[in-house]
Amino acid sequence: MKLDDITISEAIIKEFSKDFLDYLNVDVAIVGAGPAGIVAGYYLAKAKKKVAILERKLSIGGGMWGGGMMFNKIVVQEKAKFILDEFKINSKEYKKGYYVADSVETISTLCSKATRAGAKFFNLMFVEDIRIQDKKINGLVINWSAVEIARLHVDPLTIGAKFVVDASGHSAEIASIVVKKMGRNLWTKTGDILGEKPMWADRGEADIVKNSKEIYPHLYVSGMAANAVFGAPRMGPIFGGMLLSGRAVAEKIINTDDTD
Ligand code: 48F
Repeated sequence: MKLDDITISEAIIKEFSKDFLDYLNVDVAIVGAGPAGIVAGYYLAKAKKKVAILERKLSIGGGMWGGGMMFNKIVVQEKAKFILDEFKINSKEYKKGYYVADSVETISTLCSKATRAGAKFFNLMFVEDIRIQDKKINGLVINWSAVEIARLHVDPLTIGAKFVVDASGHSAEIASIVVKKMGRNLWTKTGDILGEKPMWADRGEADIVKNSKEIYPHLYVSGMAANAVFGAPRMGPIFGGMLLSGRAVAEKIINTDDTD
């Protein structure tokens, strides 16, 4: 059989467009495909929610690939080890309570399992704005990352979502847009983003799970963004908190959505 270049192009354009149209309205739109966003997407998809994960970069995985300072290993504490096991990610107990895993194996496995559970990744797209109607967030304004990088003046498109998760990492980009456009009305002490605090792994890891929650009607925050919003410490290359945070936020959305 001779291969036809045009058939290859047609297959890509038609199949991508079909997916894109299919995901114009979702149950949950997750901003950021770092470890927290991917894990949230996995559990939501497993619970049969329609999930789109939007990622600005070409690669999925956020800050996990490089482990700590490009030593591509990650540490996961006892409390979160069950998530590594659930995903069947290999790990080794380095010292009592400290498990070490390969960052590349971890990210690729999280990504594969989330995809197979039904979460849909859209990479090379960034979220530039939110949609708010009836006093709650119900969608996102998106554009190609290439448009952002080239600073082209190109209008974006909009997708609808019953719930949005800000899993954008240290910059907490969606929470920042809410403050900028809707004033200091986040569900924090001041209504503003309280700002990430310096390194303290033990505290940061404990705080991140309780900070993973709704911060504005139908907007949830997960991962490092949660600690940035609630003024909690960073924690460096220990990733148990990111995994637990993604799971916690998924559970909260599943429970809320099922009672709607
Ligand atoms: O930064 P990131 O990995 O966030 P995370 O899941 O995990 C944090 C850890 O990697 C590490 C840490 C562990 O102790 O502190 O930093 O909380 O992934 C966030 C992803 O969101 C994307 C960004 O490119 C990254 O891959 N992102 C950020 N803003 C946007 C976005 C946006 N506006 N639109 C689309 N993607």
